[in-house]
Amino acid sequence: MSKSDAILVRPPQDITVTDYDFVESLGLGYLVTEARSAGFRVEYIDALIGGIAKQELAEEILRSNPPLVGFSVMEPWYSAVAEICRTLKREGYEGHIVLGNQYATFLADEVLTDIPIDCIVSYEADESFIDLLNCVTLKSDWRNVQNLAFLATGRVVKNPLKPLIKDLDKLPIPSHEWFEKARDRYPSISVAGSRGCYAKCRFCTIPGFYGPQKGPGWRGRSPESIVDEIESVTREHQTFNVTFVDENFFGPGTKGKERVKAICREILTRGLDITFSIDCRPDDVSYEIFKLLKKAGLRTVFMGVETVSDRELEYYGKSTSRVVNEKAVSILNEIDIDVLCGFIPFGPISTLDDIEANLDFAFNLDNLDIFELFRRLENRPGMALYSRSSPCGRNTDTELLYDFLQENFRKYISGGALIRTLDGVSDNGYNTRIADIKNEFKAGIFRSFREAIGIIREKNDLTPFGMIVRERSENIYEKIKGLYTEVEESRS
Ligand code: B12
Ligand code: SF4
Repeated sequence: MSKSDAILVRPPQDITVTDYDFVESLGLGYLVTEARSAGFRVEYIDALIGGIAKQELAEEILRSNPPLVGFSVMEPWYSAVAEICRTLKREGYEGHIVLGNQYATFLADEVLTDIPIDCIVSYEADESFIDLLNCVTLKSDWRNVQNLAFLATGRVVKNPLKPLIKDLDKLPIPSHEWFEKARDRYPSISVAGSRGCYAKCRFCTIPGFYGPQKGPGWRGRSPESIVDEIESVTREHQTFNVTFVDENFFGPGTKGKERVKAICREILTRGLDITFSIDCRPDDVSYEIFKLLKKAGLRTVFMGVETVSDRELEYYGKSTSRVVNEKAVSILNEIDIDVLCGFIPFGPISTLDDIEANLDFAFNLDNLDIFELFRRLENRPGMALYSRSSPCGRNTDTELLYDFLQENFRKYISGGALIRTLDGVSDNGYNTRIADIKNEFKAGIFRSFREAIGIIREKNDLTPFGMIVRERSENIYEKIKGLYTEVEESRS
């Protein structure tokens, strides 16, 4: 008999691992604690943090042979998960294989027909996962469990969805058993004070993930419950750093702001000596509230600026503006809170003017994750702007064209200079202080970027990304390719 009822796994990652990947998997942490509280014996393996390779992981699962094994699947983990599932089945594992998380949820049809698994628990999975575990361990029929997607006689079946969890205060404290191993590379403990978001940005997967289940877009825990958890986990793990993984730390309207103030007051009244980071929207930034947040320990804010082009902001459904973005950055600078801005510098309707305006804005920031400048709008399943479903692990033609452009931008315009600049400056580029590298960076990337923009503009005043994505025309593709080749040749 197996010593556990289930093994829950965060898989290893086939692509390069950075310090930021050492953030614990709070989703799995919740499922592990919830299942244990329901009386199940659950083993939790974070193969990425634990440095456990695919083969070793598969062997461990086969040795333990639990009735159920579950994998969390975000996009970069899929290839490893696929390989492990195939190995497990090939080696005769007869238990139940279940997947969850965003990638598995949004690409359920493709995933179920691509790899040998039993089911996917889609969307918010806490309650349905326990229902499934119950059925599997009791050997009863699991096919009626809500939120499940599975194959039946070659067809994908998607069961009705449970409503969203009403009261997040009732959830237990998630397991942090991998924190000790991760802390050398990511020394901050994760806390979720809310789930979802009240906004509906068309490039974001959060509205698509929490939207289909009945309930409000954004759900917050009470200040008391959050601060209780902070007190408990920071004491237990001897750390003073907390990362709020909340997609949006603020709830909607005045109530949302009052709740944030109440969290701050609770931290201050209890005299907790902590520092923390949050994610928020630019239009939630006000002097008064961020002054209080700083007093309570806020040090870093990740803020989705996206672009300073009002036209693009409207297209993205962000409901902010250039003025709002600039004001938010200026308030945070004044209060001396580190702000990391999220950008979508290249998108389907970006013009060269937009790209230049974003670069100018970015270079005036004190703190910049420079990789933000090399992002493009990704065609990610689950977002409203997702154009069409792509087969698992493969790009669609559109994406390939888009990637080709990005590759060229990286290679011809910025990549070389970026890598030279980063060499010896930072391990992975995250949180690199632009001040340290400003001169070299500007001289390298910025100049060549401007040169390239100049050449493109001189030849033809086009919007390359927009054209490619909207029109998908082979001619335009060739035209842009030619322009980039010229850029390359003019520099060699
Ligand atoms: C922390 C975090 C990370 C961490 C990793 C988290 C982890 N170890 O699981 C790191 C830093 C590695 C990360 C990376 C990236 N992330 Co991230 N990340 C987040 C963040 C802020 C919090 C995740 C979290 O803890 N949520 C709270 C928990 C409770 O929810 P959950 O994880 O969704 O888990 C629930 C369900 O999904 C499900 N579930 C999860 N796993 C499993 C497994 C099984 C078996 C089952 C049944 C169910 C299940 O049950 C849980 C409880 O309901 C989210 C935003 C958010 N708030 O969700 C973005 C988010 C998930 N990330 C996002 C993105 C885009 C990325 C990157 C691609 C960014 C980039 N461009 O590089 C990379 C991916 C690279 C990588 N290595 O994975 C997107 C969406 C990704 C997607 N569609 O897959 C999000 C939504 C942010 C956003 N708005 O764009 N991320
Ligand atoms: S990008 Fe941010 S503000 Fe917009 S929907 Fe996603 S989480 Fe909400």
